[in-house]
Amino acid sequence: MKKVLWVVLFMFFITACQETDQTSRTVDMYNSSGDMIGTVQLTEGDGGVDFKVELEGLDPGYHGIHVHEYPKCDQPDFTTAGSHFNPDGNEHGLMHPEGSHLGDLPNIEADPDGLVEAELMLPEATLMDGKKSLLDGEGTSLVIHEGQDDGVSQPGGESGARIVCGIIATDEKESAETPTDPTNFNEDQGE
Ligand SMILES: [Cu+2]
Ligand SMILES: [Zn+2]
Repeated sequence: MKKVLWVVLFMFFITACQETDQTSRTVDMYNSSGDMIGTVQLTEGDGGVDFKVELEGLDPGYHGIHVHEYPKCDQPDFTTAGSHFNPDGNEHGLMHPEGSHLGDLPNIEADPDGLVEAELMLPEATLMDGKKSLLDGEGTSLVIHEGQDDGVSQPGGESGARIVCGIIATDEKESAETPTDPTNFNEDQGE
C-alpha cells in the first residue's frame, strides 16, 4: 500500500518539475557574428546560482562577464541586453564599497587556445521567484566583454565591447534558440 503512495507522489513530483523547471537552465552563447561558441549551465545552488561556463574562440586573457537586465541579444553589439541586472540599485563592481550589481560575476580567463572552462557563482541570485530571480519577468541575459572588468569603474568596469551574449529565458525553450540571423553582416568584424 505504502509503496503505491510513494510512486504516486513521485510521479506527481516529476510532472510538477517538468511543467516549470526553475532550478536549471542551459544558456547557448553566441558571438557577434551569430556563431554559437559554447554554453553556460545555470543551476540553483545553496544561497545562489552556480554557473558552469564552457566556451571556445575567445581572445586569450580575462573577460568581464555579467548578467544583464533584458533577455535580448541582438547582434552585433548586444545593446538590447540593457544594463547590468541590478534589482537593489547598487553601484557596479565586486570590489566597489557600495557594490555590487546582483549580476556582477568575477572575470573569466580564456587560455592561449581561447578556451574557457570555469565555475562561477552569483551569491543571493536565484532561479526561483522573486526580484532577485534571473528568471524574473521574461528573464535576463548573460554578456561577455572584450576586456577585463576592473571591479570598480562605473557603470560596467570598463570591460569594453560586448562580444558574446546568451539569453536566460523564463521560457526554457528560448534559452537554447538561435537568435535572428544578422542580415548581410560583415564577416571580418569579429573584434
Ligand atoms: Cu556586461
Ligand atoms: Zn555591474
